[in-house]
Amino acid sequence: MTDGPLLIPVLGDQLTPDIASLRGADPADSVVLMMEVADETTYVKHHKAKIAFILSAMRHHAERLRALGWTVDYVRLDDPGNEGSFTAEVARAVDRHKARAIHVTQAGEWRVRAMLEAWETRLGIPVTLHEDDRFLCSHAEFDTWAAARRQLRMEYFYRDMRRKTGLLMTAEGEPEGGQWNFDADNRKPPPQRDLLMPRPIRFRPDAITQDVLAMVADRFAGHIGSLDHFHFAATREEALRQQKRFLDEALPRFGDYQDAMLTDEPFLWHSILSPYINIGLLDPLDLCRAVEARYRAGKAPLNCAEGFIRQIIGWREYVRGIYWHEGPDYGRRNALGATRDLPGFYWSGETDMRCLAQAIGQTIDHGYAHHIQRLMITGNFALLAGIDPHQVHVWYLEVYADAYEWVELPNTLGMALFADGGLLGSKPYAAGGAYINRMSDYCGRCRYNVKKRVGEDACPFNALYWDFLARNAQRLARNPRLAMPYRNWARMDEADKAAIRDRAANFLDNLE
Ligand code: FAD
Ligand code: DLZ
Ligand code: SF4
Repeated sequence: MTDGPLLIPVLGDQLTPDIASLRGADPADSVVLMMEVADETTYVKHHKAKIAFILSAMRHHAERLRALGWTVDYVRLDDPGNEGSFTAEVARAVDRHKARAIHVTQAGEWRVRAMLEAWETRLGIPVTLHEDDRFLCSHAEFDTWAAARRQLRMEYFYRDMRRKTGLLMTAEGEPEGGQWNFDADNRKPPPQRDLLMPRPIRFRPDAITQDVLAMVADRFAGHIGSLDHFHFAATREEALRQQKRFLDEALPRFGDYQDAMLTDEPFLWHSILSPYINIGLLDPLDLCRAVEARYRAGKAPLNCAEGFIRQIIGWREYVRGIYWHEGPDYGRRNALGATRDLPGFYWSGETDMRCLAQAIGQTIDHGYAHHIQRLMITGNFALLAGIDPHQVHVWYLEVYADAYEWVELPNTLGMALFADGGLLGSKPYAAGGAYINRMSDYCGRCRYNVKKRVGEDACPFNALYWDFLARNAQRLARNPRLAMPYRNWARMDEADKAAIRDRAANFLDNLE
């Protein structure tokens, strides 16, 4: 063993100064290693803005760690000698610094976890893996929770997280307002266009970000997405400013319009905080406490505060639990046997279905779409059309600035595509045009007629919806939550059914 320093690799989504591997380490006896590596930028072809955001945040984080007294060895993507992978760069750094041992926080996905776990054998020095404790629920706790249940449901997990954190609980241990969940109040259709609608802060790129933007434009020209609208925060201070903007301006109506969609309004009352939470610039529990404080101060209604807190301590923790609990093969599930290729318009936004053109167009522009667009527009279409879940998963992982496999995969494969056969959610989120028409203003200006099921001008979502149910009847007809639509399908006369299925087949045959 050498008497060199401890080497502490900090990965791109570990930008938290007191992350487990740094906590307790001695800055005088450690070297922090941060690596921009080609493999991570291309294992899927991430959106240009996603790459720029992550690399810029990494470069700013290195500065922050240096200011805190750490020695940071930072390898840039275009440094000569950069070998392009975490393992090769860690090996070079071990040599460079004659490191005696490695401490690293466990990676956020199976692919990278396998790399970290091979380092000790490969590099011949001791490697300590620290559990990533920036989450409320540890792997062991989730496994224990899951083992005690026949069926996993987010709602019960969420209640346990409320009890555990005390968020929105009364002194008597009851949920605030006498109810755990105010979702029924959170499905308002979109309001009239509102000049006071909040806007996320557009952060002006500083010199570090400008360098990164130029490099990304040059090196990743073939990746999806535009850099023209780049607006992301690059530091914790900036991310905190966006958090405050959300708390002040959007939270009071977050719940009401959580599911609404408006033409050319990508952000509405959403927080646009997921990129910062997932990368480590914001702390999820601090954020939830700040939301609760707004409620207690009378500045946000309960349905908004509860709805927001549920997304973070409920959904976010729950999908992470499922990802690790189900193991590395989860991504290969395809319970509905869907095999169709992802249509080309997912990459260009060029389709005459206005809802899809809007959701995909803003994704290309901003690397962002809100939850209902991801679930009920792009996700719903892929579900109804029977698109191969793996291709859909790769698309979501590439195009969103907040996408990491632990959170993206269960949302895509489980929630949107039902490809895990009902493990994550109790029924497929399948819907026809009527739902989209109720929750958006897209249909009015669409070339298709949302009220029609058949005919060349009929909204494709309608025929696809019924065709989806008919096609999957063997697998889904016994699901009690689908009893009503299956009854309605059974009641339709045979000629109508045949016409609907013809329209769907025709449409799918002509999908490029
Ligand atoms: P808000 O609407 O303001 O919600 C607040 C926060 O709650 C979010 O910032 C996020 O941290 C959390 N949250 C809300 N819903 C979920 C959820 N279902 N799962 C996990 N966290 C949630 N979220 C990601 O962070 N990364 C992804 O890669 C991702 N992929 C998705 C793919 C599909 C098919 C679907 C249906 C959802 C996906 N989500 C993903 C969840 C959700 O759409 C985003 O978290 C949300 O749109 C981020 O925008 P926001 O910060 O404005 O969220
Ligand atoms: C997503 C990403 C990208 C695009 N680039 C890098 C990088 O160059 N260096 C790095 O440390 N991390 C990057 N990341 C994030 C990693 O892929 C992320 O840390 C892993 O997904 C962890 O599981
Ligand atoms: Fe989408 Fe159909 Fe509405 Fe057009 S009519 S916007 S395709 S739901």
